[in-house]
Amino acid sequence: MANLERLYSDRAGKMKKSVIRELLKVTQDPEIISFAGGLPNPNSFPIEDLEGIISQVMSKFGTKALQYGTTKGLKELRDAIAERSYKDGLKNITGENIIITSGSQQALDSVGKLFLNPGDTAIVGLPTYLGGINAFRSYECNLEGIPLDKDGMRIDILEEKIKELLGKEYVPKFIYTVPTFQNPAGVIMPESSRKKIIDIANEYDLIIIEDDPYGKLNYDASYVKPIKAFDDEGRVIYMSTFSKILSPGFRLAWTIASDEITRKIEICKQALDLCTNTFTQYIACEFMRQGSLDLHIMKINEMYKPKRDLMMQAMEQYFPEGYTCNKPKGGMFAWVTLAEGIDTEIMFLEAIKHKVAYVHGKAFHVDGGGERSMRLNFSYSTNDQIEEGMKRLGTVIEKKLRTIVA
Ligand code: PMP
Ligand code: G9A
Repeated sequence: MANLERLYSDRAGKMKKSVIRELLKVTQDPEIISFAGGLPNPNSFPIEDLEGIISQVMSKFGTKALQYGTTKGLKELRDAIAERSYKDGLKNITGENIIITSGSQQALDSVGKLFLNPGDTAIVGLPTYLGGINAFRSYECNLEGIPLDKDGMRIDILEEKIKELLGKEYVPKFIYTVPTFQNPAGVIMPESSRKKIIDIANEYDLIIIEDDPYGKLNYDASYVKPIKAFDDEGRVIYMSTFSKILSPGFRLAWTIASDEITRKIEICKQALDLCTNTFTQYIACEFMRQGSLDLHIMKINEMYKPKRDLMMQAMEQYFPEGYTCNKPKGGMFAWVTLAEGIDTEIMFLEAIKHKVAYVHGKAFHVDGGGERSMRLNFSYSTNDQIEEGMKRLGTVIEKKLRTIVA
């Protein structure tokens, strides 16, 4: 028998399973109402439109769409994304600054590979996206968390933390942030903080990884430009994805960065998968070219906003007093903190018995915190499931509270 423990790299020992990915298996049970994964609603997928586009792609571009493509991605798609990004406030970029990746998840792994030596520090939010934590952790880095408030990452604490780290051997390399409708906390960082975070990165010579899958899922927030829009020094690596606005199954995302960083990510990607799915790149490109993407985003927002409202109403109705939750103005998640004494990881076993699932708060923390919190997704379930699932969850919390008081 191979002695695998001896053979595995040190890096392999640092890798952790994703709680969200593991939960996806549990929640395959059709009886379970899942508020766990950040999944789009299945009824949102524009199946008929895509059927037409797929057959056009086959007849117009079949031989190219089935072939390997360049590592950076389809030029027409990159140019179309650059044009959209210009409208969003990213003025100094062209398609050459864009690289199409197999999901933003791949880009997160690539930036970990590019910037982190073992022992270097990546700064993240408390809480932050679990997939980011896991990608960076596999490069054997130190992860430092900065608490969030209703305006996202606490910029005052960020600067203090960087100063503290500079005195230690843990060299800070980048700040990872999801500034718009954050996963999991749902909050949005105001423009003033976006400018401050750039000032801090400039002063301490750091990179900012701006991860923005949810910016377009905006129900009632005023538009705030990406952090990248204030970046004059080429330090911000901006990422967005088609996963939440078209299809996660396409595995299509894009990264916007300086020429130099784009070239480096391209080299990472050559080792990872050579190129992103050519077929879905052609489909997404046609979908955008026909003007369908903006219409589709409008439809999604019309579908998700009432789901958000329903979840908030049901929370008020069914959850016992003592919880806090800020109504998210966009995105897919409500972040709930329960009364003192509740551990949502332990309570999860009870929730599954009641056929309802969520992601416990600790999964999103690099400091062991978040034990009283949980993330609830409102995009995936039907309205009836939201109502029923919140009722079940209310019962679970109530039972738990009784055991604490007793
Ligand atoms: N970043 C964040 C903040 C996310 O929420 C997700 C998916 N839930 C991703 C990155 C990865 O998205 P994808 O790989 O599907 O583009
Ligand atoms: O299914 C995944 O892993 C992507 C979704 C991420 C999330 O739930 O935050």
